[in-house]
Amino acid sequence: MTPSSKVLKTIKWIYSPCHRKKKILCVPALFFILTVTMFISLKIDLICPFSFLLFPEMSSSLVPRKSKHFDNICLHPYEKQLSNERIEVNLNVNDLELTAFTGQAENVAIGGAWSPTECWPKYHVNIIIPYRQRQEQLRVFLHYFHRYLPLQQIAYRIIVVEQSAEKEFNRGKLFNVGFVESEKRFPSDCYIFHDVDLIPQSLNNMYACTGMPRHLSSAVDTFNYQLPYCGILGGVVAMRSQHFREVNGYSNMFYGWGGEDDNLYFRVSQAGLNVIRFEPDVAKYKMLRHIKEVPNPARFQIMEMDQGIYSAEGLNNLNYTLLSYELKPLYTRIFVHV
Ligand code: NGS
Repeated sequence: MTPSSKVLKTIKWIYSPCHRKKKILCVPALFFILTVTMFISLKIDLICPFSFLLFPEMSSSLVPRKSKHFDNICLHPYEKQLSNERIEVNLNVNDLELTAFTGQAENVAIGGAWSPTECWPKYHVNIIIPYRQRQEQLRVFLHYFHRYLPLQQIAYRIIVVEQSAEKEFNRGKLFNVGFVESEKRFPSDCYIFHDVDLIPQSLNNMYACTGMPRHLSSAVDTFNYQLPYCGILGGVVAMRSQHFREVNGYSNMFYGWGGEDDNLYFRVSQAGLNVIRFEPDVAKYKMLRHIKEVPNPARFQIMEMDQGIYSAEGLNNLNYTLLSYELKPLYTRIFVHV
């Protein structure tokens, strides 16, 4: 049988259910073929079927900061020319190593801010990290990020918001505090809300804001580099400050583990915004090891309650006591009672 007659035979076989006698099978068979073709060609995945609509081109979706600068703008190597380069992660950075590194982290200003000196950076971002008693992870994080971010030629500042010992950890509220305090002291059009235990593995994952809120850490190693569910918005999220205000920030009510990130997804959808994600190969993260926190048993009730009151609960009713504000060599520290 020649190759062309083979193809003809296959086409005949595909359309065979449409033969007069088997007409009843025609519609489902064609529907099946169409669905399979769509899944393959549009890369539709089963967990998040409509995500293909929200997979933007990285270079066209990033939003540069407002400026009158037109010349000598920094080139952003990973927007157009994708890289396969890796930075090795040193998983056991000790205090001595970090102190030595502080001397080498070129141009990192006190408070953990960095900006390219040779050109004007198109993107500026404040990175907020909620924190308590994860010293080993913070060392690894700082050691890695002050090498990773300068390669993207962006201007950034790392802000660690540490919660005092009294109450259960409140991740959402610490993000809100980080946002409010940063806006007072060093405002930015773009914020990245970042867990301390997540390390990006691809240099192509630009630390800048997109037109819509972006879930940066959508492919984490502990989830086999797959999205566990469509509405997940934990780990690392980039949002324009105007959008963060529009959604009224995070809820302040989630003390203990779980729920505040799912609630943020709800807030984003209610504001008519979409969550976008880059390709899994770009959005790869490594999670640093830690003991799993005990989930807050009341989180589902809080989620339900907050859905009725979210516009009056968040950034606009935030209260906290600022215990100290410090410019450390590699980060800005905000110590707070919430
Ligand atoms: C969900 C939690 C989220 C959490 C996500 C992933 O079940 O807060 O797991 O967690 N939602 C609720 O509990 C309602 S992870 O495995 O990354 O620690 O972010």
